[in-house]
Amino acid sequence: MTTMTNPDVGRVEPRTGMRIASYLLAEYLERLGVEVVFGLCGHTNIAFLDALGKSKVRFVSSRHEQVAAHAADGYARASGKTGVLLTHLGPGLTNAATGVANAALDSIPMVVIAGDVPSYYYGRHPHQEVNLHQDADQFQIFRPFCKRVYRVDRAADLPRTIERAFHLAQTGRPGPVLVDVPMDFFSSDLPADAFHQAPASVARPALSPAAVAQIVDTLAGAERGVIYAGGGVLSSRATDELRALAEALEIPVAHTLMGKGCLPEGHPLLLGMTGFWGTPIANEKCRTADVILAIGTRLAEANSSSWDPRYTFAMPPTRLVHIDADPSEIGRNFPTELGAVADAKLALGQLAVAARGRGARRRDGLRAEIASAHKAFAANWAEQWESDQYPLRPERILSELRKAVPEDGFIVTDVGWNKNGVGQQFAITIPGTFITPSGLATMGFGPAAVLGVKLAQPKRAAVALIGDGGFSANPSVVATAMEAGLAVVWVVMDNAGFGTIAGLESMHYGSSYGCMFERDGAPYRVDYAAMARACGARGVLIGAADELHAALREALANDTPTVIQVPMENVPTPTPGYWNINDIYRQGS
Ligand SMILES: Cc1ncc(C[n+]2csc(CCOP(=O)(O)OP(=O)(O)O)c2C)c(N)n1
Repeated sequence: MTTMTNPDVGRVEPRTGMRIASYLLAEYLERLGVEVVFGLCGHTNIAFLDALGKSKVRFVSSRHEQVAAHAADGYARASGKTGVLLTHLGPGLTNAATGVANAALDSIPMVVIAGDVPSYYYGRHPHQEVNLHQDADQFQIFRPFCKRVYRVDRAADLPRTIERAFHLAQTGRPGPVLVDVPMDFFSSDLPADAFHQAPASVARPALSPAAVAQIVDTLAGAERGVIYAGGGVLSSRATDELRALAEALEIPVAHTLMGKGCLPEGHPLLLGMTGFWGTPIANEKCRTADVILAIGTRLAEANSSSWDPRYTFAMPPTRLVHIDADPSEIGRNFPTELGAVADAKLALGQLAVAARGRGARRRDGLRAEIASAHKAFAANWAEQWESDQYPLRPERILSELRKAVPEDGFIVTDVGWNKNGVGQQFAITIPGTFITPSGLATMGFGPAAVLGVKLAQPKRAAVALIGDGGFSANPSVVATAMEAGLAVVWVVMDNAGFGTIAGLESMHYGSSYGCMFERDGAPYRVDYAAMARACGARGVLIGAADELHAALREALANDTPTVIQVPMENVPTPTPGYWNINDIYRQGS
């Protein structure tokens, strides 16, 4: 094994064979294939920054750790690799918490390296230490949303802790792992070969032959079977296998928000998204199914219409077969006839092979029924897709985006109309091109995650479709994109408020108090396009509906990041499903 890639740094001390840990760590990341570390500096991590600066690993510096965490998350989703985040201690780590938790709830692999106080000051309560209950206690803050939190207590433990972190982040159900490093350990001497152990490659679990036979029998014998695909199908790159299984048995496919893209839009067996913001045909076919094979999903609340049997899933009488990477997801919300712990790609591949040539019950008219249901639902907004009104209808923004962005371009959403509308109405044909925060549904994800997406796939378009609330949560992304040379496009759907919540409040309480952007009782609008120009980026304020198409085309053709601000009417996304919160609100005097 070579111990050095750069002759100028971290020289092996000839007498002792020792080198400084931070340089060894940077070289280890190189060997693991880490291309980029996202983060923000502080006095606790500059020793490692110096090493990164002298390595082949790129460091992308952000202005806020939440931005860096979302960017690492977006990078992981678009590259299929583990995202890597570097933070300072105390406020640096706490700022990152939201982004790391967002990754955790969407099962995104991430390694977080945080600087901490010098180890020899434990007990003395040094600068910026979190210590109200225990010395150097900041790592505990990440416990509820990390697969594991490590505080390194001896410099010699750093190599194997980092190796464990990469191993754990990727194996089983992926997620973030924290390695909390007292700053003196970055500068300590370690044997030149200390980082010798690479994470093991792990064979992923497949279905047993008996489970394959049972599941295929059940599906082939079903009268009204449905395959229900979650984000796990996309993250395991299993869409070809899913399609093969669905076509072999002529079974329709519904999906979760994160499962969107599991079959290309227009596939005759594709029912669409389920749940509150889903499509009527997907909810109906799931609710009336005799058998559902759910795979790579945790059957979460929004997608399941709060598990109310009147809307999306009625299990029983529907029989549920559930395949997931995480055994704890099986059987939580619905009685399950058969649960299986397996990788989605392997499992769907096995099922597709076993199903081929098996034939299924005749499903005359199924494809025609699906096509006409899609047509009927889309008729509800067909007019809005063409609408010339100003401020624009949100549907018109979607239609211009679909025309302008190449099929393999990425649409990264935030929360609000953008996420719900894209999930329900926007055609995705290439798997993985729709990136969205589902589990934590973090406002502020989209503007930042798109940075990591573009970095992972520089040749492909990367557009963040976000509300003005989401954009103004993290506007420093523009400066970061400029510094990092990332030609991303942010389309800001500007309704001068937290529109989705304003709509909810006015529906139940007749007012949107606290949800709209106002000054002296009048709508308060920010010139986001001018903000972008102040950063040296391009900023375009749309003045009429027919300006949007050209603005998008120009932005996508340009090397400079662009903010396109689109004044938009605040209207709700259609809700064919159900969300129990609407039964909770009570108005008093
Ligand atoms: C960090 C965070 N805070 C609050 C919320 C609750 N929330 C969900 S949607 C939403 C409004 C988002 O506003 P905007 O980005 O302008 O999009 P719009 O709803 O107007 O389409 C809020 C505040 C959240 N999801 N995340």
